[in-house]
Amino acid sequence: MASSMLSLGSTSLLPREINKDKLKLGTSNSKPFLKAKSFSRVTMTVAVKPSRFEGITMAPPDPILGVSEAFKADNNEMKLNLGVGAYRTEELQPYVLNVVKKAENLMLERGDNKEYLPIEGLAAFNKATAELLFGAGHPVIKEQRVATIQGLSGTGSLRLAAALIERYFPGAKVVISSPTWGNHKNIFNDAKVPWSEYRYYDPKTIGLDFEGMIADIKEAPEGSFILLHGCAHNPTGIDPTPEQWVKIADVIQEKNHIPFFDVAYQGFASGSLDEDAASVRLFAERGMEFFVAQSYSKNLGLYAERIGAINVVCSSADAATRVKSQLKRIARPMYSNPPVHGARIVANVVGDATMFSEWKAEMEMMAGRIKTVRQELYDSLVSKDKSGKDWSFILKQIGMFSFTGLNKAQQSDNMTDKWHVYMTKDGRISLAGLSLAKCEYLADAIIDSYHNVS
Ligand code: PLA
Repeated sequence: MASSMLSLGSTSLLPREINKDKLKLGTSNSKPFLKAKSFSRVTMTVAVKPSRFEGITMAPPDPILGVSEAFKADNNEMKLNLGVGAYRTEELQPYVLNVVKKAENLMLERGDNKEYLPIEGLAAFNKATAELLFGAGHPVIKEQRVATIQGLSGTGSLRLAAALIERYFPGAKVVISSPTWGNHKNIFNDAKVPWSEYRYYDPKTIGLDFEGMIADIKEAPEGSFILLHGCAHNPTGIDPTPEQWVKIADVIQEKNHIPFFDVAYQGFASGSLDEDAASVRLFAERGMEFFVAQSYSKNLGLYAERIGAINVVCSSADAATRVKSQLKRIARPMYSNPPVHGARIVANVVGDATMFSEWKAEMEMMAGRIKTVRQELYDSLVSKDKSGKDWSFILKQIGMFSFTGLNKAQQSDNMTDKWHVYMTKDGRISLAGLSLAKCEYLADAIIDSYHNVS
């Protein structure tokens, strides 16, 4: 028994710490060990068995979703979760849209079945999602030039497109804004698609570095994919103006690049679905070929349903058919076919005039609450901060987030450690997780972290 322990214990696979302990135990002549022979045989074998996973190191917590985990573990009653972009009510509770409940009731009444969807997803959803994006009756839809397949929300849809790029545009680079949503780089890394960055945010003006952006897009190798946030840029909350979008389209066309839109907040930026799709439609009107990933996590509050789509606008119906067939081919071995529940909700809501207008009203309400909170936070900062600092950038930013400029790790640590305000390390706060009642408290936390921590 002891000798078998020794031989096991001497394998190089065992970590040193465990190794030492087990050797001690295994060679011990102490009575309890010897007495419990059969028992110890079992436990010892389990305890010293070298793991095949020794080479796997601990992964760091996710910079965004890890913040929610840390928040849950905090017992302080003043705690605020401004990390993940998830809409909360004024009472800071999660919100299920009334129109979603209505659509779900309808589905129950109808007794919809749970059969597999086709690989490309629910046909009624794919139709609704493309129409929402481009506008029903848009030439790209009428001419059947869009390859649309249902994806696992925004993330899964981006991942499908990344796989298509890797397969059919070997070596092509995706050029992404600096900064961008934290997961973009992971998605392209995992799909083995090389990426680089274009300038976007100017910390001096806390605004858009438009010249830098244009210069970097120009500089990118011809035929690169240019990743653009359709509206409500995450994390900065700074979008190009309509005139700037025209110039962006010009330079992309000039350089023969392929635009790749990530539309995760349609309707959430302005409160209007059409207004928030203006950037995408501008590119469609120019007859360009491009990608659009869509998400219904935020605008319909379907976070956990994982419902979204990837659209590839092509110059011919024939190309769209071929692209769609390849997207399906990528999806099949990855997850086979997508979930039906969220797809049915979107299709029902968009396909029914009454529910569609109820959705728009609820979206306006959500976008409106975020705007009110944004104003209240600004007012609190201005009235409390006597330093003369200009906080007006907060009002200029749009969407769910505010980029506070608290970008030093010690500052966000102070927000969390001292004030129990959970946020991402880049200085982003989600205003969707803030209530009017907590604005003053948050202003105190920001002013303290801004002026007293460097
Ligand atoms: N694209 C952008 C720009 C996003 O901000 C997000 C979500 C997604 C895609 C993907 O969302 P989905 O897969 O749920 O559709 N960003 C969140 C959540 C709201 C997250 O990080 O996953 C955020 O807090 O940044």
